[in-house]
Amino acid sequence: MSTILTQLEQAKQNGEKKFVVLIDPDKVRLGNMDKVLQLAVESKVDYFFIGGSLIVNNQLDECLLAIKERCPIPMILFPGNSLQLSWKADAILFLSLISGRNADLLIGNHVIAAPYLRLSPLEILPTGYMLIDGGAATSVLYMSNTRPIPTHKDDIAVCTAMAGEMLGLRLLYMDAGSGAKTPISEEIIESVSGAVSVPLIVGGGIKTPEKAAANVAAGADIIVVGNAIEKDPGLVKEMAAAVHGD
Ligand code: 1GP
Repeated sequence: MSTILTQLEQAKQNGEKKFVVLIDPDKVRLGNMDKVLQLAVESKVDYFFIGGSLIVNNQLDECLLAIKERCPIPMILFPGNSLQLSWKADAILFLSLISGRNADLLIGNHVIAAPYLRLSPLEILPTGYMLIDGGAATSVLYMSNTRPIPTHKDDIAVCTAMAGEMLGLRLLYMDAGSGAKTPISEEIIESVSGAVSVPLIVGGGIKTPEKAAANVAAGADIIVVGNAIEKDPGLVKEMAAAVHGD
């Protein structure tokens, strides 16, 4: 069976785009999950990212189990910190926050998590995580204690992405943060995607299928949407179709 990383690399080679729905275990009501999961399966959502900047309830394991029981879409942990780990997911974005200069988020938390992850069955996805200014004080900015890359500084984003790739990171994730006012511009996506060859994930503040389609046209390989689908689960179908080019 191919790994998720191989699937993403092959999809990029073949020009196939992937659509990810972000599920925040704090926000889902487990009782209401059936509808969202059914829509996700029907719409051919490729993966779920599971995580949030804070998880204040104790629902991570419960949330993963509930999804696994109901649908076959692979679940990838998108941890806000090293407490958000679980063996019940399929893989984990092993995120290094390369746009910031917070040593704990570049390597410190990874050292703490490494022995746990080595024992776990999770597939590890080494990911360079780049925060781009989205015009709002998002949770991730406050929690990470870092400054995002200014939105018009394409050159900084490009050099950061190139350095991440040279360090051996296998995926790059440009994020304007959940609930960003302004999603990442097509210009910066185009500049970064032209400079690296690893799959490029883009998310944060994407509210319309048109913006999702514009991002993939600009070179994003994987689109992540959370908030907009939490608010209107029916949007999942149009978003997935826009990303997949259906
Ligand atoms: C956040 O990229 C994700 O890390 C998704 O953001 O919730 O704004 O869609 P939204």
